[in-house]
Amino acid sequence: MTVKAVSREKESKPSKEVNVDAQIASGADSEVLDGIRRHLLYSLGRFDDRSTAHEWGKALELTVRDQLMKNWQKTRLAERSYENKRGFYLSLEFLLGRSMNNAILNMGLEGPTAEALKQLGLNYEELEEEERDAGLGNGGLGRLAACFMDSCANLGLPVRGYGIRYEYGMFHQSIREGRQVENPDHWLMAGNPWEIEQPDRTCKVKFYGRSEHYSNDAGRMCVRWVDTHDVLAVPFDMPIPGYKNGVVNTLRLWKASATDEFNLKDFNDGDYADAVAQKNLAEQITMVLYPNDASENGKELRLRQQYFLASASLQDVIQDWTLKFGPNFDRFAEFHCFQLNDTHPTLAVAELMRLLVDEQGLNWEKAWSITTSTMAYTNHTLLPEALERWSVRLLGELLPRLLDIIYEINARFLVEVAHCWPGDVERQRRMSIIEEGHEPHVRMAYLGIVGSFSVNGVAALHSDLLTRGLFKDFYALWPNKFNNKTNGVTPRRWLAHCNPDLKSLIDEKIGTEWICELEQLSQLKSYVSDSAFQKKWAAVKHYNKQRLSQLVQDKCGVEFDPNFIFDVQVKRIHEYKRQLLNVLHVIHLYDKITRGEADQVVPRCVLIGGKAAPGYFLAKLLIKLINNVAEVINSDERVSERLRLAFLPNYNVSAMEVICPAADLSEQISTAGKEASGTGNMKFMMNGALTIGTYDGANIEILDAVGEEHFFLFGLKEDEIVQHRISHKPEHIVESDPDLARVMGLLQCGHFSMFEEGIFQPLIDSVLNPHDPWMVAADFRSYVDAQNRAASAYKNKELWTQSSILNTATSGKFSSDRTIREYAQDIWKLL
Ligand code: 26Q
Repeated sequence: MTVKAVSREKESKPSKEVNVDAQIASGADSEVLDGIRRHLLYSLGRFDDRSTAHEWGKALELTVRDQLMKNWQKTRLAERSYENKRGFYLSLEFLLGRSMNNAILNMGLEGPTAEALKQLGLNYEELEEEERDAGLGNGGLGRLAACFMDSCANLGLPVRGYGIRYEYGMFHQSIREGRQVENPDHWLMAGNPWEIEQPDRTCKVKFYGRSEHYSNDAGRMCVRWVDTHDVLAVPFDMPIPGYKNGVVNTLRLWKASATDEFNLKDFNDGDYADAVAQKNLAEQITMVLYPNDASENGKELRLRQQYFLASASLQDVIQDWTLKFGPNFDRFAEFHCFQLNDTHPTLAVAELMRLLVDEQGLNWEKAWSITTSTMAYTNHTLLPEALERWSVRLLGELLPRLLDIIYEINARFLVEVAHCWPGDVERQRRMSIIEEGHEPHVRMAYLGIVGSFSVNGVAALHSDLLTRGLFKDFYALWPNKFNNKTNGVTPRRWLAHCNPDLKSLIDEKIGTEWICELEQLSQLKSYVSDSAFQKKWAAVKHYNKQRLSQLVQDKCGVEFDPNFIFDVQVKRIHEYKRQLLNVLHVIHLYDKITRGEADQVVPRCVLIGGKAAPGYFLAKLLIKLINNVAEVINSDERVSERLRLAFLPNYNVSAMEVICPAADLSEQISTAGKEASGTGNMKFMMNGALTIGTYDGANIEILDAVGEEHFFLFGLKEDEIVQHRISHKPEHIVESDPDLARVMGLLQCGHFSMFEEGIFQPLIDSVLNPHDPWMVAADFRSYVDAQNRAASAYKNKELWTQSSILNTATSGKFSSDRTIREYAQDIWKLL
């Protein structure tokens, strides 16, 4: 056996009882053991006893998957009966992370798995590490989709996810000489036991060609889309198990494949190379995830991905319907609801119209009524530059029939606007789905709003700002369409799984129901002052900090001392998220220590992680700055006994599972009004971190829940920012704040860029720019003050632990179960 047991005895781990679900476990021990042995031989063809950790891991995955199959079958067969309405979550991203752990937890197989591995002399954590993350998303929006799938299964809701099976997920980030280097993530290379191909459900998606008018057998004028280049969409299903409830829902991911027809034609014409080139072109569609989390406008391949998902998914749903009810769509809307995860799949509005009108022969009015009573759109951004627009020229070329339909939708919509505001031409221009100009564009958000019966934002402030700002005109027209659904995260992955020791401690006090009813965590409030409980709580945190220190040591070569406060900011690198403000504070602490005020600095480890879009210059430069500052701080002994800084490379879902249980302080410091919600903030809170944050996104709701004494609030509020912008004078702010002046001075004089003169000038300029949209200088003082409050609070361990417990105790609202119940009740009408 080549698997070595990892020794963890050195670590001061609090005692922990393995919680075996007796009912499920009976007989399962030997089933797991037998399964592993069977798969090693029959599925993996290992004939000797020299299997690697990877092979043992695969065998375990297949064994766990076997355990899901019966429930998956049962859930699937139940869906076919059309006894209940069903929901469909359409998303270009599902950031799943690893599946095995989640399946083991949700199936109650921890006990049997531990027992089987013990008998085999294997170390679970080592096998777990062998599974690649499914990185099919950029960040918040993609991870939200994954949490939502988990909650739907947990609540037993008949909801299916539809997405894209990218061959390459989010790129792998490494750091070379302080800079981000991107490498492709070929996550499927070693096979994916969590997917099952369903070739019989393959469908065809059309591209290019033209619209052709013809009269049908009944003499009615119709349109068809002809001379198209077709691409096959092949579904791969992934199981989404509910928590110990016998439900396994489906996430269906589409892979693009070339049709045999045109290959064959070119081949017969003698042009083999062209045939293969065509094949590649088709298969390119699902090759790679676009790694920008703000829209990269105008890329044709991205448009092809979007339409590919929308069309294949709707065809799939319609196929099921017509198999049962033939061409009668009278009751279709009663049984279906499509949730659009941002504008990315919003072509679904036009595509459903096309399928119903052109292919199923419905008239426009009937089809429109079905579309607008089944589509619902979620917005995830307030940044105007991130709103998707597609040029009419590109759409007309790639999807000519869809463009016709969008024009028709718009024409009818503008009649409605004109009816409401007679003569208000300016308003018609503003609200038009088509943005006129030198190069006309389709405004995807407007298509989403016009085609949906529900439009929601993802936190109270965000939804409010949408109706008062970006979508004001639409709100005036249809106030009832707009609603808020504050985000949430799944407590299975983000507490029960990632923080097993805290789970045990919570279980001990309040039982296990909180896992599915997170509001029950409020019972922990009665233990806030219980000093024995506080000690155990602090011990768990300390152990988790040791674990994170190990990761930081391994990945960054930086030593983190678990006795320091762990101050963490992990998220995509973006100007609006203001990692720069964080670095300015770190430099300020460095400056304080080196100027002899070390005893005023509470020892602190600062961890920053996240990926920058490959074309985002300033974001990438910021990574370089963080690494350079880290280098200076960590190698200066005077400083490093009080301050450490590390940039964790390749931040992803699995990394967060180690990070969030270990954080003391959660950095949520976006410019007010810019972060739609945030969801990392919720994971940290659930795991007992205190937040230092602005009045933005879901921070506000976190603050409301936990109370301001347990939250370090700072910075200008959204309306104040609007006011301040007008007369923002960063130079004045720097001059009149000696701390900031010294920080800027250190940057300017090249202290962190010794042999790289001037490289950080663009970042310096961004702070000093009177038009700095992110208002970094304006919030510096207030941020430093909040950091000082946090640092002195941390000195009182007992009070800090109480606040930590209170954060967890009041995090119940931020379960995605709550969010999904609201979607299911208010929008999908499933409950
Ligand atoms: C669009 C077009 C072309 C290429 C890429 C994109 C693209 C891809 C991903 C645009 C945006 C995204 C992702 C956005 C995102 O993650 N938004 C976050 O959503 C979270 C869940 O609601 C919120 O909590 C965050 O506040 C929000 O930033």
